[in-house]
Amino acid sequence: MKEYNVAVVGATGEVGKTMREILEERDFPVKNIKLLASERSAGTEVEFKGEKVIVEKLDKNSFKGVDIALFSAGGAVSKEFAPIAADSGCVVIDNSSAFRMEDDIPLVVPEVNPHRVADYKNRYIISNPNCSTIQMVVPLKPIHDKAKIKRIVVSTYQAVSGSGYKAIKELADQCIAIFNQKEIVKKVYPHQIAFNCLPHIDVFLENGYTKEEMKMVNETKKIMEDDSIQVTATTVRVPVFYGHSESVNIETEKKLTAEEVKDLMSTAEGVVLVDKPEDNIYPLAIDAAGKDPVYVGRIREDFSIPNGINMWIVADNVRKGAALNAVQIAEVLIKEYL
Ligand code: L14
Repeated sequence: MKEYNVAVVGATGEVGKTMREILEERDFPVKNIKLLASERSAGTEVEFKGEKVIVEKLDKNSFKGVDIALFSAGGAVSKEFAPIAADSGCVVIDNSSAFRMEDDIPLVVPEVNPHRVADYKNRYIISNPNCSTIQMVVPLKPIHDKAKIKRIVVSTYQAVSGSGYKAIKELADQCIAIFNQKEIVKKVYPHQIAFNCLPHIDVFLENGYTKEEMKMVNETKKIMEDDSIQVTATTVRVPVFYGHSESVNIETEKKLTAEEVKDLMSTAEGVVLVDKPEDNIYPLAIDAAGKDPVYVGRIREDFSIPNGINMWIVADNVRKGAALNAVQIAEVLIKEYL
């Protein structure tokens, strides 16, 4: 079997660390792994497949001989270094929002639009979508194929791990401070996140929405390859460590009963149906954490409109929302094209 030289950019971050683990778990055919990070983390020793690897400082010569580079070091690093990596013939799978909406850059969720990986040839960059969008489109795609989704109304309940390790620590530290009747410290979020909900993820835009909300609107249309789907979103940060939850309301052209949607979900790729409310069984962030599937439950008809469905969608934001989806894209790439 062919093996590939793989680089992970942002290798010591929450997503980068998970990318390393998922490459190991899925036995991705890695010939040589190169772990890249900022000066601050360079020199750190980590284990990969039982061997010690030293994290190197990212620079413009880092990509010589690399076949695939998984980037997760933020938009600024991607903007600067993804084109450099691509120029040296390496295919970049970029987890940032830097290139997602560019027309000639594919935006891929392997369960939904794997054929788009072919467009890596345009610029040697493939974008990994936003975490909240990925977990929403995986279960919605089979519904769209069957009944055509006209409109989506989504509210998210997003874990702090989306903002990285410093936010995980901020939530933990605030909880400890509160239990000890001490002052809380706020650095990552503008307000207390412990025991609170913040209707604010990423920056506010002119139209009153946040950038995270508009990512859900625009990326959904691009991944589903249908600009006619109307999407509106409210994205909320909640005091959860791992796992985003979403309340999703859809309106379809053709009528689907709740039973029909449950049937679709029970065979949908990458989806696990968890829906026995009579036994208090429904998807939970704490159960999704550390797991690969997108969990769906609370499926019921929206009686306020003729063709409406409500559902609750939960997935590990760092895995399916980021690292796992990126590695799955790499798997399609090597299977079909490299
Ligand atoms: O990938 O939760 O566009 O703060 C940026 C915001 C990922 C989540 C992206 C967060 C997101 C992140």
